[in-house]
Amino acid sequence: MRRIFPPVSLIGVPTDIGAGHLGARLGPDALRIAGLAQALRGRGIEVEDRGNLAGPPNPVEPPMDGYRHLAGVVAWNEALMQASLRELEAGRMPVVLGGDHSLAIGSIAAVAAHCRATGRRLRVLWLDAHADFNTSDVTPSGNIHGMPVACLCGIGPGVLTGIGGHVPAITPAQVTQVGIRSVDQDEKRMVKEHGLDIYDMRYIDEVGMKRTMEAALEGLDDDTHLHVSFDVDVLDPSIAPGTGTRVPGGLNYREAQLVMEMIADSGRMGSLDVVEVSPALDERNRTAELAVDLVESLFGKSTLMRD
Ligand code: EXY
Ligand code: MN
Ligand code: MN
Ligand code: MN
Repeated sequence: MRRIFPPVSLIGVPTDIGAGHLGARLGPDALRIAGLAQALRGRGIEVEDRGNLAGPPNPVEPPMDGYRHLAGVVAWNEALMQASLRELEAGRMPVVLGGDHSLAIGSIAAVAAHCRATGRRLRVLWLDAHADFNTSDVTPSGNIHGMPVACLCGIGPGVLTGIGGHVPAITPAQVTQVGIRSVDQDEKRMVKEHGLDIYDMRYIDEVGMKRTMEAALEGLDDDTHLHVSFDVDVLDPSIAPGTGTRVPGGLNYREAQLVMEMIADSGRMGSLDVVEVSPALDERNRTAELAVDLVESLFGKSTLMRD
C-alpha cells in the first residue's frame, strides 16, 4: 500500500561541534550528493531543500565543566529548533540532515513543542549504537553528542534542556532505543535509573528484528507523532564506515531495512533526523548512499510487491 506523505523539508545542519571527531559537518552535502531529495521525489513526495543552517564554527577546544563547546551547541540547536518548528507549523515534515547527534536536542524539542500545541502524543525512536544519555558529571569525553537523550529528558544544563520552552521536553517513557551496544559505565546506571526502553544488540540477536520492532512500535495510535532519530553508527561499520564513533556488531543490511520498513508500515513517522555521516572517513560516499537507501524504505519503498 502506498502511503501519502506530507511534504518534506530538508534542513542541513553542517556541524560537528558536539562530537569528538571532525567531519560530520560535511554530512548534509554527502546526503544531498547521494541523491536524498531526488529519491524522495521519485516516490511522489514533494521535497523542498531549505539548504544549510548557519552557526558557529567548531573551535576544537577541550571540555569545560564537563561540556565541550556548550555555547556553540546551544547556538546550533536554537537555530534548528526554530527552523524545524516553522516547518511543522506549516504542515511539513522536517528531515534534518546532520551533523552530529547533539542536534537532536533542537530537532526533538521542536517536535515536542508542536505536539504540545496540537495535542498529539509524541514517541521517539532512537536508532543508535549509543544511548546518548550521559551528563556532565559522568561523561568520559565532554562531547555533547553523547548527551542529547538526557538533555531532552530534562537532565543537563538549562540552556539545552529549555530550548523548546518546556522542561523536560519529553519523558524517558516516550523514548525507545534500538541497536544499542556501547553504553558507558555510569551511563548504564543512568539509563536504568530513568527506565529507558532499550532494545540492545543482544536482545536483537536473541529475539530477532521482527519481534524487536513489533515491541518497539507497540502502542502507536492515530494521534501519535513518531520522531525517528537515525544515527548511522547503529549500522555495522562493515556496511557504514563513514562515521566518527564506529562500534562493531551493528545492524546488517537486511536488519536495517526491516527496521525502516516496519516504521514505514506503522504510518506514524512525522519527523526524522539522519546524523553522524562523516564523509572524510567514508569509502566513496557509501555510508551516505546507504542512508539514502534506508530513508527511501522509511518512506515506503519495499523490496517486493508491497508498494
Ligand atoms: N558514550 C560516548 C561519550 O559520551 O563520549 C560516545 C558517544 C558517541 C555518541 C554518538 C553519536 O552517538
Ligand atoms: Mn502538524
Ligand atoms: Mn547518537
Ligand atoms: Mn551513536
